[in-house]
Amino acid sequence: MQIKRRNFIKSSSLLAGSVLLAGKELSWAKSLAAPALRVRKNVANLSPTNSDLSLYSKAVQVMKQRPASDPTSWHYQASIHYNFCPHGNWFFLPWHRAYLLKFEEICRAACGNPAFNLPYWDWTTHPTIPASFWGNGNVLFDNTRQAGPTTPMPAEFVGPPVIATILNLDSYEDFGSYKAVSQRPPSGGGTGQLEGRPHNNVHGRIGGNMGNYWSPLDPIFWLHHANIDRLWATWNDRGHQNSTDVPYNNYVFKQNFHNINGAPVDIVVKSMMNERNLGYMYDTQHNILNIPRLASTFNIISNDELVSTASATATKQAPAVFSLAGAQRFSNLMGHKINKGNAVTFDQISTGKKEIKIILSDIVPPGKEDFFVRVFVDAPDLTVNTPITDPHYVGSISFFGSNHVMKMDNNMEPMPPHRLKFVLDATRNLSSHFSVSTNKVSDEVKVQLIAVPMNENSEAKLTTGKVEIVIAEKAG
Ligand SMILES: [Cu+2]
Repeated sequence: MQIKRRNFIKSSSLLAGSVLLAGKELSWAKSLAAPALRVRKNVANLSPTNSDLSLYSKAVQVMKQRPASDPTSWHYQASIHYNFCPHGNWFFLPWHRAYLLKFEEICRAACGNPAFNLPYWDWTTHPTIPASFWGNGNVLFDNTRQAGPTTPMPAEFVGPPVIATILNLDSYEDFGSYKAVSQRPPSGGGTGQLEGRPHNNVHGRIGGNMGNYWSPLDPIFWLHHANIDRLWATWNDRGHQNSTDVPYNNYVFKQNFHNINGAPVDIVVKSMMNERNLGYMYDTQHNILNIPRLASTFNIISNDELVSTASATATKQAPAVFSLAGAQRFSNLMGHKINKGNAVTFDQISTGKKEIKIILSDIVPPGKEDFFVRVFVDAPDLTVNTPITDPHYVGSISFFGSNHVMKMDNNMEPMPPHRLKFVLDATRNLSSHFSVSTNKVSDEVKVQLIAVPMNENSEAKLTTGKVEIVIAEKAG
């Protein structure tokens, strides 16, 4: 190979040769300056012996033997999540990144091998919990799980088209959950796509400890969150920008985490924004980059008229139905408010110039989370069995920890669970529904929610107070 390269340079022009050499020198200089990045690996490729997987097992065993009062113990590490974890707001991603980093350091010390890196579980390519996490007496097993060794995480939440859609979101908030002033409610916010779809559903689908705020007691938790973190890193690699909001970036997670000696540490949000600056990356971070990138930012430009604030309850027997303002007004709205004197048609939406989003908000957190909700528009005879291949299907939402009663210490009155908000993309559904070219218009848009139980006994009941259809336009 060396000789071929040399021949190539000789037979090329002098200029081409020197460019090649300069490029090589640059990359050498770079690798000398920066220490090698640690690589978090796909658990599916790890052997049960002599790998990060066996080191993890060793670390879990050691940590489980430590007294619960020791901040580096298994139980204490889980209690950090119970006491501080942010959900349904934009502190979700950086908080969990910091949580994994400090945990990973404690694992390195516990297993006695500084080369250890936390593996991740890619539920998109391997939808069942890895075989190495099963079996009585196995420290990686959690006997509270409701999912079994062959229960797949549903494609509806973790399948390639869902992940592709999420990786193509441009807004940091759509991707990583919405703006809030503090990590725990009442703080504003709302659940974005990555958190609300794969993240929440994997928690709920596994159930048991994984289904509540003590989820880190199940050793699969850490690999689940490493995959969430990997998708964030991938989203950045695809050119999407994290929020530059100053109060957000300067927000400090005060003494939420501990170092390997058990001492509490502060971590500022802005230090969590780039995984390579933190010294690590993922082995397949680049392998999922070939999903075509859809361009640019979307700004919501109008949601006039298309709001329903009537409250409705979705159950497994009957959908919640929200009737929104007529299509004619919708059509006028687009011509009038979006682009005066130069009417925008739905054909333009279908070619990707605009997006239609459905925002579900003022959702009462469900008491039990053993169900999820499918969202449709104008589906005739909608039932719990209507498949997601139905053309009226918009998307699915799932809940995790949403009914967690906030109580930072025993002297505090518990705060009630906050109302939830989800954003779904309905461009495909509504652009064809309203096609100007075929003249198919109806008088109103019905947004329908149907509750889908995960098991027979589920009550599956969700009350939503507000539904909006908004038009979002690409900026720039
Ligand atoms: Cu989680």
